Amino acid sequence: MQLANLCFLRRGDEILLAMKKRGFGVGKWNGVGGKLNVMETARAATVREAKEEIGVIINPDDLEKVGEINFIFPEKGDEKLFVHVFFCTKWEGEPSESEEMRPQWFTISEIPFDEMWTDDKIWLPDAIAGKKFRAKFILKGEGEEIESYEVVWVESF
Ligand code: 8OG
Repeated sequence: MQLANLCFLRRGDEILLAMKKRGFGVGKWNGVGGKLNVMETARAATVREAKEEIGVIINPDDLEKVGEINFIFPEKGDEKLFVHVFFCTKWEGEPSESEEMRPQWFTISEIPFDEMWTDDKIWLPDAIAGKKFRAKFILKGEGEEIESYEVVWVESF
């Protein structure tokens, strides 16, 4: 199983999404994040990725864990990806474009779900509303379509 992290910066009624310019998820708006390095915690990986991808400095204590997602890809040899999801309302620096991502603020009511991973519309609105969750998505092919899913809401992590 691969481990990954995903983080959305938030300010007021806006959320920061970034256009993935290359690699897995290219052409989609998403939070910042990526795979965890060996022995790296999810928080440390999020701090590293936020710096690399949009040039902002985050204190790991300012990351709020809001979700955990298990993705299963039966058609890719039953590959599994476990993603830790964080929100963050405090950081240093202005989000800026890198070779990997182009950040942009969106108001919550204008999140471009049609240009994001298909599962995001299932959990992101409730997560923004303050609910914490654990989810499992069984995906078709490379992950473009959902075969089936479950979401449970949790009190805390
Ligand atoms: O290192 P790399 O950029 O390939 O890591 C993949 C990133 O994409 C990582 O932040 C986790 C994230 N990601 C998935 N699947 C999904 C998904 O279905 N929705 C969202 N929002 N992010 C995803 O790997």
